[in-house]
Amino acid sequence: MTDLVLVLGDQLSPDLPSLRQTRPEEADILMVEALSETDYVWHHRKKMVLIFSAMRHFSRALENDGRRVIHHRLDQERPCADFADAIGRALATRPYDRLIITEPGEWRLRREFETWQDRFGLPVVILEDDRFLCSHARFDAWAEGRKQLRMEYFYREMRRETGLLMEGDKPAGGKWNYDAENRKPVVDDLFMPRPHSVEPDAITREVLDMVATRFPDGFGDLEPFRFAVTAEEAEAALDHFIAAALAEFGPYQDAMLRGESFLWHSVFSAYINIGLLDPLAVCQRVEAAWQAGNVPLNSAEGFIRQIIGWREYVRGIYWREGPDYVHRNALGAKRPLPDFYWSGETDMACLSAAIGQTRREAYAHHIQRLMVTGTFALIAGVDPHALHEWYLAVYIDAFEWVEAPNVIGMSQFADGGLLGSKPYAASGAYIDRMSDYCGTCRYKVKDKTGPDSCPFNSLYWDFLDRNDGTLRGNPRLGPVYRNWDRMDEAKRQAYRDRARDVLDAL
Ligand code: FAD
Ligand code: DLZ
Ligand code: SF4
Repeated sequence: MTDLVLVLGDQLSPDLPSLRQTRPEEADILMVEALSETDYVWHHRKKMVLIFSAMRHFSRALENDGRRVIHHRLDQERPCADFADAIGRALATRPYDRLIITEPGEWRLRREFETWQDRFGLPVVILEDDRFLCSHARFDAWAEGRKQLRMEYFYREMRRETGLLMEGDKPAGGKWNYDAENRKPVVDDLFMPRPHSVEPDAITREVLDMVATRFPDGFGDLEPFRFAVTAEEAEAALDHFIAAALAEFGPYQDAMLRGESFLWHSVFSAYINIGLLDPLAVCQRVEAAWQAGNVPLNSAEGFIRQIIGWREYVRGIYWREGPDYVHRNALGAKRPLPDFYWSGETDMACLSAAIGQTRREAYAHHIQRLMVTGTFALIAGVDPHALHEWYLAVYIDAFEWVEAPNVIGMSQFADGGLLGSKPYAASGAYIDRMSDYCGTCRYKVKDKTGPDSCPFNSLYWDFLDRNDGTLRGNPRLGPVYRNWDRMDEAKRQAYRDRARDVLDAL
C-alpha cells in the first residue's frame, strides 16, 4: 500500500492528522508551491515568503524524520499550476492506493478536493483537522437551536472542556472574563517590548529573492523579514512573549500608538494558523505562567480567550455558514474600496498609520483592524466583499476561515448580526481615547462638522441615518437613535452634508 499525502502550506504541523495516520515507508508526502495559491487572491509578499520558507523548512524536517517528500518549487523549470497538476504528475510516476489530505481552511479547496475521487479515480480520504480544539460536530452541537451564537458562552464551554484557568468547575478567580480590568489607553513613556526577531537563513534568503523576482509589483515590503519559519523559532518567539509582553497584554490590548506596530501583542496568529505553534500548547504555557505567578490573571485570561474563544468560534461560524458567507451584505453597502487602503496615502492619521504598518509589516493588531480600517469601511459603506478581499491580501495571518467571519461578520455586520449584536460603528472619539493618532492629524477630532472635522464623526451619524431602516430596531442602538432624533434638523443636515463631502472625496 502506498499513499499520497498532500500537505498544504498552512498545515506545517508534525502531528497533522494525515501525517499521524500514515507510515513513512507507506506514503509519499506531496508539498506544492502552486501558482494557483499565489494568484487566487493577492497576498502580502511577506506572507508568501513566510509560507514558502516554512514549507521548505518543513519538507526538510520531514525528510530528516525519514519521510519521502516530493516538493514542487515555484522556481523549478515547470512550476505546478495547482494542486491537481501536482497530483497528476505524481500519479504519472507511479500508482498510488489512496490520496490522503487533512481538510483545507477554505471552501474553495474543500469543494475542489471533493471532486478528486472521480477525477483521479482513486480513493480520496479527507481527514478532519484536529489541530483545532472544537470539531465541526462539536460546534454544531453547541450552535444548534440557539437564537444567537454569542462567543462568550461558547468560550465558557471551551474553558470547561480544556480545563484551562479552571478551579474545579469554576473559572479561576471567580470570573470568566476580566476585560473590565483591560482596555487601558496607552501611556507615552511606557517601556515597550519588541517581538521576537529571526535573522533569515539561506532558505529564507532564497525565497526572499524568488518572491522579489516573481512579484516585483506585489503588495507590501519584503524587507526586513524577521518572522520565524520553523517550529523551533516559533517556540523561541513564544518564550520571548511570555517573558517580555504577556503580563501587559491584557491592560493594553486595545491601545494604539504611532510608530509602535506590535505593542504587547504576541504576533502569533500566522504561526498558529500555519501550524508552527499549537494553539492548546500556547494556552497551556500562558496558564503555567499565571500559575507560577509571573503574569496577572487578567492578561492570561484575556489572551487565552482570544485563542480558545474567538479563534475557535470564528472557525465554527465559517464552516457552519457555508461558502456564500463571504458574499453576505446585510446593509447593502456598495462603495468601492478607496485606493488609499492600498497606498496608505490619506490625511487621516489613524488610517495612514494602520495601513502604512500593514504595508511594511503585514501586521496590524486587532483594534487597528476592527476600529480603524474596519470601522471606516463600515461607516463609509464600502462593499464588504471588496473589503474581505483586501483583508485576505494584506495580512500575514490571512486565511479565509478566520479572516471572513472577522471581516464580514464582526467588522462589517454584513451577516446581519450573527457574530455581533451591533455594528462596530464609532466616531473619532474612540480612536482619540485609545491612541495618540489624533494629535498629529490634519483633521480635528473634536470638530463634528465643517471642512476640518474628523471624517469619522460625520460618517458615524450618516451611517446610522443611511441604515435607519435596518438598524433602528436593534435594541443596542436604541439610545443612539434617540440621540439622533433629539438633534435639531439643521445639525442633522450639517452631519449629512459633511459626510457627503467626505464620501465624494474618497
Ligand atoms: P494577539 O492580540 O496577541 O492575540 C493572540 C491570538 O489570539 C492571535 O495570535 C490569534 O491566534 C488569536 N485571535 C485574537 N483575536 C482573534 C480573532 N478575532 N479571531 C481569531 N483569532 C483571534 N486573525 C487571523 O488570524 N487572520 C486573519 O485574517 C484575521 N483577520 C481579521 C480581520 C479583522 C477585520 C479583524 C477585526 C480581526 C482579524 N483577525 C484575524 C483577528 C485578530 O485581529 C488577529 O488574530 C490578531 O490581530 C493577530 O495578532 P496577534 O497574533 O499579535 O494577536
Ligand atoms: C497562502 C498560500 C500561498 C500563497 N501559497 C501556497 C502554496 O503555494 N502551496 C500551498 O500548499 N499553500 C499555499 N498557501 C496556503 C493555502 O492557500 C491554504 O492552504 C489555503 O488557503 C487553505 O487554508
Ligand atoms: Fe483618525 Fe479622526 Fe483622529 Fe484623524 S482625527 S486620527 S481621522 S480619528
